Amino acid sequence: MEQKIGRRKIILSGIQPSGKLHLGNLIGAIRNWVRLQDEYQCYFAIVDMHAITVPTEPSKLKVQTLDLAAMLIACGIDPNKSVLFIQSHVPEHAQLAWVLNCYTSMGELNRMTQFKDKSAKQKDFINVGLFTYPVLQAADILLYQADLVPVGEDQKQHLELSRNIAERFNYYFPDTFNLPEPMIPEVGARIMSLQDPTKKMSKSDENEKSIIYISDSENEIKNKIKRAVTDSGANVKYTDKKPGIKNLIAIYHIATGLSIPEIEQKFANKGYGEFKVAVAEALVEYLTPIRNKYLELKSNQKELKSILASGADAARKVANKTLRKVYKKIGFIVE
Ligand code: ATP
Ligand code: LTN
Repeated sequence: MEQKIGRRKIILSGIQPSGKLHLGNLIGAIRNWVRLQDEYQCYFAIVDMHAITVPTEPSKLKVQTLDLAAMLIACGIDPNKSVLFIQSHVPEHAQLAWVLNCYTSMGELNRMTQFKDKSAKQKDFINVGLFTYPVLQAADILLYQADLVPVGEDQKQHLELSRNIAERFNYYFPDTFNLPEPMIPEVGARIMSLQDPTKKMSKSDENEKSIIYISDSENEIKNKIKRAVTDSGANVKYTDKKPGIKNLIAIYHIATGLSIPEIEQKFANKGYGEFKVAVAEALVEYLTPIRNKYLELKSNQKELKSILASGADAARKVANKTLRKVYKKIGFIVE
């Protein structure tokens, strides 16, 4: 590939504006993105076009998209270091996706487990967008010639497909796309539901008490931690036999930076009640600066939209270059 030598590696990732961010998202995904910003040239897309593959109320989508942008910046995504943008602001995503549709087989898409799971939930109307969702994802990645794509384990299959599509296209038209690699975080950073600590904390959980949203107020955090399900017994011990306490120890570890043995020692002679108060306080301290920054950004929509417009401009420069290259290669008339 051209200009690969000496250039900073490129990262692209996407997140759907499909609900409020929670502690699990922060720990499992966003925190990693923040860490990658100094070493790599990062592109982070808020993928609103992917979000409409499931029924989405327009007014909700609007709010969630801008909220997510504010939240990502509040969590540490720095628009001066990384390119943060809204997918639909960069029309090249839809344009490349169309071309890639013509280089992807029905059979390949039929094998996607996410499609199987999600279409099973939408029995009476399975939209085609849901089926071609992974092709749009491939376009997201290939437009920026990404080297690495930080995603959760569940996205591995989509990443393999993106790579296969790129390889196929490069076979017909050499040197078009860089082949991306997934970057999957080590396990162990999973935050569990506060009400059922055997399940992961998830925004699709109906029980709000099981989720700590990053935007939760001090009182909400304190109440949720206080009511968190714990096991019988009284020792603050990090063990699989006590999933509730294990999860709270993990949360305390993240909020304070103390190691697990240090935490166990600190609370050796204390009961669950006292431990929970400490967890809640530490979490409030950890999340409050993020929440304040988020509220500040949210109250200044003009500033937020201007950050996103600059992000889209920067993204378009790169995306357009790739799209033009593709168009030329396939025989479209490019002026
Ligand atoms: P859903 O309820 O629809 O599954 P979710 O809350 O699990 O949603 P996603 O939008 O699927 O969130 O995930 C966004 C990112 O956050 C992914 O990279 C995912 O791996 C990460 N993530 C989600 N939940 C957790 C969790 N409980 N612990 C750690 N990481 C998580
Ligand atoms: N499908 C991903 C979101 C996503 C994405 C991307 C991730 C859309 N486009 C490009 C990485 C790269 C998900 O549901 N987590």
